[in-house]
Amino acid sequence: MKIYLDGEFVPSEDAKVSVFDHGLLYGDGVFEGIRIYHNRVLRLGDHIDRLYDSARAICLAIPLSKAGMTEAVLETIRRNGLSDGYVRLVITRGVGTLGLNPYHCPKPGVIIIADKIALYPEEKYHDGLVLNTCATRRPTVASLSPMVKSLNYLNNIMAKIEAIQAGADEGLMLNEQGYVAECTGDNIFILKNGEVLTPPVASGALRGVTRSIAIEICMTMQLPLKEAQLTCYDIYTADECFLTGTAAEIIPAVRLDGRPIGDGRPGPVTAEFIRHFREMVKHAGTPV
Ligand code: PXG
Repeated sequence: MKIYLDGEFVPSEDAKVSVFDHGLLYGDGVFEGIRIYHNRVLRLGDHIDRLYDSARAICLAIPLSKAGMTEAVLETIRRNGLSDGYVRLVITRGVGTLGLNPYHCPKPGVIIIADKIALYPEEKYHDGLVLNTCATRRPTVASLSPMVKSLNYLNNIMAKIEAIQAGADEGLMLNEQGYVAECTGDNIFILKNGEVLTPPVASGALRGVTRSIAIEICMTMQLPLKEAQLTCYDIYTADECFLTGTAAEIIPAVRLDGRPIGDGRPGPVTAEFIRHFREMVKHAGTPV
């Protein structure tokens, strides 16, 4: 495997970063996770845009133009001969002194890994995920904006630990006010009386690329979509529920906090979303 590391392609054994990189010392940096389907990169432009927005928000100047970064991603995929897989793009603050000051880190690190991806097992797409509401809340915009896809995922990791310890597949995260934000690495949608509902990003969600695709599928299916503040009650009483994310794609959720959602089985409308998504990825995306 060849890793893109600061402008060079190096074997994975040699792809190492310094112990003085602030990405390691402080989680100071940003990342993206991107999918390759059938020799095409899904929504590459959207992922690159979000990466640069995340970086701007934390005053991190990526040492490549968007066009240069796009080409670097495509070249990494080519060198690894992947027709289907996953790209992890990581920008670190770079090597600096011990101390928070990012202005002592002159050169950001750029890492691109292209690899196979381990999915949820196929049965989860048929049987659905079990969710548990986490005590760990999403940070408010007054601390760190949830829009920044930063290298500091401890908040989500704490929530994931809670979910696993509760015997669930995924954790539902609320914001400080108690409204539903998202899951630990996926956005959430529900269906109720023929309408599709999802929390606005202002509720503390990441503006997911797969979330945007699900919204487009609503239009294709001529289903009314509302971005609305949701509570656990809305999910307990929904007809159907599904999650969206680059890794998970579109996946049904069938229980929350021990309560079956709908009849506790993946719903027919969710199945249609999955069908549309799988059809779309056969043709869409930037050719490698
Ligand atoms: N919410 C959060 C907090 C995320 O990190 C999503 C939603 C879904 O967004 P996209 O754009 O992927 O539809 C994410 C992103 C991984 C991994 O290893 C993926 C994410 C987060 C952390 C790890 O694949 N997903």
